[in-house]
Amino acid sequence: MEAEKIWMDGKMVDWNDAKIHVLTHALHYGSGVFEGIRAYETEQGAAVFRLKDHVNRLFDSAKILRMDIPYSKDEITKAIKETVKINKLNSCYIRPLVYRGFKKLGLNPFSCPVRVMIAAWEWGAYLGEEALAKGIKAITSSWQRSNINSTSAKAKICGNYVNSIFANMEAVEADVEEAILLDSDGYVAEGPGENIFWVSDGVLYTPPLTSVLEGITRKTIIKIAKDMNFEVREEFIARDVLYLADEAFFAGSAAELTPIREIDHYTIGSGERGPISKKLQEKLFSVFKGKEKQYIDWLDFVNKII
Ligand code: PPE
Repeated sequence: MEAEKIWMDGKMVDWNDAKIHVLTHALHYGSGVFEGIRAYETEQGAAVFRLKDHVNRLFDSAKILRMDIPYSKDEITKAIKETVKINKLNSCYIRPLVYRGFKKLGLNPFSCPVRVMIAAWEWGAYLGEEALAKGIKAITSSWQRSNINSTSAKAKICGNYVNSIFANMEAVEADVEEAILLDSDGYVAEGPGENIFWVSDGVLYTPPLTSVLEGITRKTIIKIAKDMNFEVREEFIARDVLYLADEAFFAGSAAELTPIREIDHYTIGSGERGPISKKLQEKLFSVFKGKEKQYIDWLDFVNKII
């Protein structure tokens, strides 16, 4: 994973020169917010998927952490596209980060400058190429998702991800690909970096937006599933509902749509990518690649605008 340039506080700098001070506030306390975005190769070159939604969420996250981003939404949008373009990337992952820089340590963040960086690089399938076709194994984490009054699930805050790292390490050390976190009431919440869906009797389900991130992939899947005439419901469930589901999958910008074939040693459905997961996955990839006219407005073509 390496590209040529990183956008840092308004300038393009060489990948190896994108450095910060070790007393950067965010490094010590997690006081930053970020986005994870993908660009896909289309017939008209690279296109960033739902860029507007990602930029809006970045600004919302910053608002929740009381950081004023020293650039407009238009400037950040343009900088994201420039970063993809300058690195000559066709399909890539894009990581904008807004963070408290170095001025002084101590929890009070207000005197530390708000800094911004945008990096982009080639990033293949998040949980492995095979995972998309065959599905992965997951475990329920013994760590629970942070309580809604412990942090903001709506904001993509750097510090929130320590909770995710605990869950992911537990999964990796249990020799499965990913974890599922329950919320503080014991209901199924989401993956460390993905929303979760399941299918029972032909109906698509996902947990409501309380302790989970309002994923842009989640929103996309709900929309395309409804347009394909599937019924979609948001429900709080206990983990055993997943064990008996016909299908389950993770959804996220990095994870895209990754089927789950086993949870806590229970085989989900037939133990492979289910038929509805496959249909939605195919549609989703077709949308990403600009092959669905109906959803073309979700794509921002890198070459067109700048
Ligand atoms: N929940 C969490 C906790 C989460 O981090 C993500 C994205 C999602 C749901 C799905 O959201 P969306 O990408 O808008 O559909 N996780 C990002 C970071 C993953 C990482 O390993 O880093 C991502 O997918 O880019």
